[in-house]
Amino acid sequence: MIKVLTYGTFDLLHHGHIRLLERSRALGDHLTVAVSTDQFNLGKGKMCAYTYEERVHILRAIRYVDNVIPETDWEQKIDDVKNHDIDIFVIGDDWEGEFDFLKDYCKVLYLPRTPDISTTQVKEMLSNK
Ligand code: C2G
Repeated sequence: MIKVLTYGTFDLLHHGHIRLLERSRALGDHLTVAVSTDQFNLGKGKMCAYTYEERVHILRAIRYVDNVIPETDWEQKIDDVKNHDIDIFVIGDDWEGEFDFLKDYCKVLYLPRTPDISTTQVKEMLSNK
């Protein structure tokens, strides 16, 4: 069984997120998503529209997602890869190179982001209505 792992906030879920999850899942047989907690997001300078619990609930409903775990700090990735027997770490290429240290533990892939969509754009679109 090829196990895949990715991380993210996934606030105001949009098709860019779904395409990332779809492509990630297609790399193997099982996809774990580590969802940034509200506390961790503060560190990323992100104020989410949806709470951590709501974002977890939404992700669990997605056919491409097999497991959801919390992302609470930047230092957990190596342990997550080991503890969940991960074969492939994947994330959007806005993070290109940032997680190459994981190559000692698993395959590392950066997938092209979906153009012209982001949570920030969705928020701006809604606030301009
Ligand atoms: N994404 C994408 N295309 C977009 C928007 C997002 O492919 N138009 C991808 C991102 O590259 C990321 C995932 O969707 O792989 C989730 O995006 P965010 O919720 O913005 O996650 P981020 O804040 O990048 O968190 O430790 C890593 C961080 O937690 C990643």
